[in-house]
Amino acid sequence: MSRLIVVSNRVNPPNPSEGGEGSVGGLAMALAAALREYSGIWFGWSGKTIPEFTGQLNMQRIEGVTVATVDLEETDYQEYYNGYANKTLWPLFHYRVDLTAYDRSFGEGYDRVNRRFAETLAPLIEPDDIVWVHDYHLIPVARELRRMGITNRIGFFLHIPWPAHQLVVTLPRHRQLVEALFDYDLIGFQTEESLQAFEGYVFSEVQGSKNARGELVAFGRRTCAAAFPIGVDAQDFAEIVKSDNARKTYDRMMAHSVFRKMLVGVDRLDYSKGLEERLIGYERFLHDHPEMRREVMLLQIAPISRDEVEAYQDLRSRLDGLIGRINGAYAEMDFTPIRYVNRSYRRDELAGVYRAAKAALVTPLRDGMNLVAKEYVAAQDPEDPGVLILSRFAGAARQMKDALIINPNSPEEISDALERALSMSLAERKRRWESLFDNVRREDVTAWRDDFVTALRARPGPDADEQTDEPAPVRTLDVAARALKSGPEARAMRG
Ligand code: ADQ
Repeated sequence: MSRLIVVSNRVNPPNPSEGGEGSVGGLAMALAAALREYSGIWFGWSGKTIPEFTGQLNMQRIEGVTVATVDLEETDYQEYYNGYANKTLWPLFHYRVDLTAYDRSFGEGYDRVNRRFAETLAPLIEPDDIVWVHDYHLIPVARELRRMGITNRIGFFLHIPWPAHQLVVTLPRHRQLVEALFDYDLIGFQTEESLQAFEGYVFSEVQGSKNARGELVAFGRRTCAAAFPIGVDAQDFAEIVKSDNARKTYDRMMAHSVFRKMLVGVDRLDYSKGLEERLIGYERFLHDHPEMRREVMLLQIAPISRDEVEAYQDLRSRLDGLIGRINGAYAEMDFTPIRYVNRSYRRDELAGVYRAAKAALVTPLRDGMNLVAKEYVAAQDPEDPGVLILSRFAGAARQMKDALIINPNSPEEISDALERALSMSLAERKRRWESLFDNVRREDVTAWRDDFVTALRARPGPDADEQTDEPAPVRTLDVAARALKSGPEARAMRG
């Protein structure tokens, strides 16, 4: 079987010296598992900067996965990572035009680094390999590889939302960015909504079309685009929650919240996650429900993220102020309404925290998917499950219809949902949880990964005539359709 090459900005397979599988995210675990299965390579930035780019590859074998990393120079880091990725694409794709920097040097740095990545990666690619590129940092990688004559199948998955047409066109280089996507054989989005927004751009901005095979045709090329909603390793999470470490954390949480129902929020400290709105909603709840004040407490875990970017520093200080205000107004001698923690935890510890929480507040203003919502569900006790309060603007809301779905911009809706969650009967909690868990387990990270890889493999290779928009031979159509239908629909049919 052909090898899989995964390309992502950062590379982080499970590392036993850092606590092994308890310490990394589910996505990293799933990709590492795929790479072990298909004996592939994981390529990306080492996370280190050096005075001048050398293109020197550092190859390592970690837990059965071959990892290839490259160092970047400081200017690359500033322009590509802090710049175009985190100050331009991230805010814009999360509908924050007000925070978007349109600086030409960032775009140049972005192209330069993508070229450097491609040049370093190209010698590692063998004729049969398939290449899977991840996320908004690396959109032009395929273009650069194609320029070097690489004809392998290359797929791309966007972990964040694809925004509405009118937002994309505020980017001075929007056309170039979208054209670069057409160098992929397959483009994966988290949701149908993102897929439709992308198609909307292609149809109305560059007069693209869809051919008889369902491929998108534009810029004299064609590609396939589909939604592949990412999941978590639900089964593994449900096991981890029974581990010693998870149990210890659970016991600690229960001991510290005696007589109170714990609510939990777990998010990177990011303006897209709706942290301020959540806290204002919680404040409204405390104000409107004096009878429930002594019954609850909120644990907000928010590890600091992208702290070199001003918008993140500003958010952090606004949150400090807001939490101070709420705690000042509602604390008692023996009670602090919000416990706020800025650090990371191991996966098993998080599982224990989730299980101890009677409700989770997952209230992003925009989110590609949101894995915390799924992890929370996977970690619940089936006999006494907690309630998920979920923003309608998280990609996860499309699948998790039995959560309490709210608009995070409305403090009243958050307050009402909290009241409802805290007074919900055991029967209703169980009914909702069973349906949510069923979905989280079926549409898990392995299904996501296999669906994507299968669909990518089914794309016609470079020798398959190509660059004609005539309907494909029936056999090719069948294979591609089956691969694309291996998603939710087909799994539902398989039961
Ligand atoms: P993120 O924006 O990082 O991911 P999310 O999907 O919630 O958001 O994933 C966060 C991950 O980090 C979760 O696995 C969570 O457990 C972990 N995490 C959060 N806080 C932690 C803490 N304090 N300690 C340890 N781990 C912590 C991007 C997109 C999302 C998309 C994912 C995957 O923005 O929309 O769901 O990629 O595609």
